[in-house]
Amino acid sequence: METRVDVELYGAQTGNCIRAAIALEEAGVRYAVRHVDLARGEQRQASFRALNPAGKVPVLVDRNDADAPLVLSQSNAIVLYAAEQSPGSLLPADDPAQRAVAFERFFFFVTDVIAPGHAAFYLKHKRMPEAAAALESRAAHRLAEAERFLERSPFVAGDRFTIADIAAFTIVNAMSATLGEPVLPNLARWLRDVAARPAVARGYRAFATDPA
Ligand SMILES: N[C@@H](CCC(=O)N[C@@H](CS)C(=O)NCC(=O)O)C(=O)O
Repeated sequence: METRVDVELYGAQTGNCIRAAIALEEAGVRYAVRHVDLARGEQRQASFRALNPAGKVPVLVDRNDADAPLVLSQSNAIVLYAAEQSPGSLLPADDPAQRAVAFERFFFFVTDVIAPGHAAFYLKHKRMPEAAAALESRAAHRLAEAERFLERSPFVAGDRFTIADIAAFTIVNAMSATLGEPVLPNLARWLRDVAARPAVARGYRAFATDPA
């Protein structure tokens, strides 16, 4: 008999969705993938808007409490949800200082790198190449600052893998062509190590439609 999965992740093969899937994988949350075809506009259909009126992926649905299912949008809220499902797995539970640094680095990547990176993508799409290039360059400069996080640590917030590494992974991976290994050797080494984690590899492929 098939076991029921109470958590579903709606999404597509995009950085935001992959980040959410990696967090669920790393926290050991069992979930079912629900593909949303963005090219066909499924995110704008009424059935999907009933989950997220903004018409955006990812969306997580947790039916563990049958009376009050949790419907969560925002990839980074899903990352924090995953961390809470498995205390200690993605945020140090026993060291308040390390935990605070994990939050600091998490928000560094979310607000200082991912946000301008996404805004640049939007401006490119709107055919505003100069404005897009300015934001891309800002995101790249901020990202280069992360090189120092890795000078003496294997992970971006210290000696443990945390939510900060998950926030960093998708954007560093997307920008890796412009990073340049000799210029940012620590980030290049970290990217290889994180990509090799089995849970990260599974999350990365969660929405891939072609076989691995
Ligand atoms: N801040 C949101 C952004 C969500 C978002 O922009 N999702 C994109 C895919 S990465 C989307 O659904 N695009 C489809 C559309 O806008 O029609 C998050 O982190 O989840």
